[in-house]
Amino acid sequence: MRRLLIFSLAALAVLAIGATPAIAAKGKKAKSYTYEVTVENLTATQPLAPPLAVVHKPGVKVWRNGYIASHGVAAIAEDADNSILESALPKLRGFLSAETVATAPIMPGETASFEISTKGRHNRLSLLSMLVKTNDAFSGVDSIRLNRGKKTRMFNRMAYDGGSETNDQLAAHIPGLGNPFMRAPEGNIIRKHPGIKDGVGDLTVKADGWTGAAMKVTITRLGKS
Ligand SMILES: [Ca+2]
Repeated sequence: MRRLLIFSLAALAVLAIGATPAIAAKGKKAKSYTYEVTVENLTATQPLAPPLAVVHKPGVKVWRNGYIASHGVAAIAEDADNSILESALPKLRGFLSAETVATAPIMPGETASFEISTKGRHNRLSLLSMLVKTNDAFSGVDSIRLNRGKKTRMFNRMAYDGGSETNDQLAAHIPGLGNPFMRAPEGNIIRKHPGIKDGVGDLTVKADGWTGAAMKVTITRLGKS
């Protein structure tokens, strides 16, 4: 697979983190909090791939609406391939963890729950999951601040177009229809996904479409140490 357009948000992240002030006061142990996160599939048609959950500092980004997807983000959006970011992000300053948090796709109407932990200023959650019967649609959250209060919070999230693969809707380019790592490239930014269209390729609104939010993310604090 060849990607034509690679933009390293991670590289920017390193620059950004270099500009942030020093961390905690000397001698203070960074507090760690544990959270339960539940991802619900709000679509009627699209399995959500096992999500990648990343815990990081506020000065770095995994992905961002309106920006170009990094190579690793495009791999998730196009092929549900979490392995690049899972391997690379923990090697960068500002990132605490990057883990695939489900063992199977989350089917329409289903949920998957998992735990994450923060540490000191590593208190942001970013998450991505592909809508697998699309060219490069994904949903997720970008740098949610994990609340240190006990109130449960919920976020409804739309589907985004990864901007790296043309929405030709051809089964030959869609991993959820048996064809991973096949694509027609597109040079665009991450943006709101236009949705599935009838009369294009092999997908239909009835079998593969969605309206409104694609994912609900619920976050509850469990404890601290
Ligand atoms: Ca696209």
